[in-house]
Amino acid sequence: MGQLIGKLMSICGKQEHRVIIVGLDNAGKTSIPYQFLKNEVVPTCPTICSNVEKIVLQKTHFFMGDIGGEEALRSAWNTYSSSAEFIILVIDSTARDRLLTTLSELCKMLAHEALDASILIFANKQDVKDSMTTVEISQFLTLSAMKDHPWHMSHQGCCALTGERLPAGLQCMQSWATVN
Ligand SMILES: Nc1nc2c(ncn2[C@@H]2O[C@H](COP(=O)(O)OP(=O)(O)OP(=O)(O)O)[C@@H](O)[C@H]2O)c(=O)[nH]1
Ligand SMILES: [Mg+2]
Repeated sequence: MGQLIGKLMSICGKQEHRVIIVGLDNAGKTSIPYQFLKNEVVPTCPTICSNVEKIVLQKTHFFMGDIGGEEALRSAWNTYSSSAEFIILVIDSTARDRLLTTLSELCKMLAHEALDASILIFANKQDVKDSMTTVEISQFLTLSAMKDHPWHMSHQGCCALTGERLPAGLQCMQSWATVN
């Protein structure tokens, strides 16, 4: 459904795409769109509902909705992700003990029939010493078994504080948007 809406919009000359940003609380979800918009660190506080920002890359407009990651808010992932063309899953690479929870939430989301989105995974907080590598994260989440949705995770991960390697993720979404 999400991709169909995207196609209809592009036929009408509009390159507008709905993106939903999910991930556990404190992963860095809110920091990422602010980096895209302002190229700087913006102080954040836990998101209690959702924020929407418009990010423009050349002629492609991404409407990015970021949902708070607290446990009580995670049920909203399915509601929002079923109408999204792209999902950005943000992982706190320092939170080894929370990776199982991320896996469980990811599985719930993937099991949802209405999900028709490509998935971009940001292994965030790579600036922190001893953070998990992208290989560890990818293996734990069994990403290679995710066959029903196009997905991408940069091998180097990213840092929302400096913006490092975030543009490559945005370009990946733009290439998906162009293909679709
Ligand atoms: N060291 C480091 N800290 C980061 C990075 N990205 C975000 N943070 C910090 O992590 C904390 C949480 O960031 P948020 O963007 O608010 O996290 P969130 O995922 O939106 O959290 P919720 O809204 O509670 O779900 C903030 O103090 C950020 O400054 C990063 O790449 N490296
Ligand atoms: Mg937030």
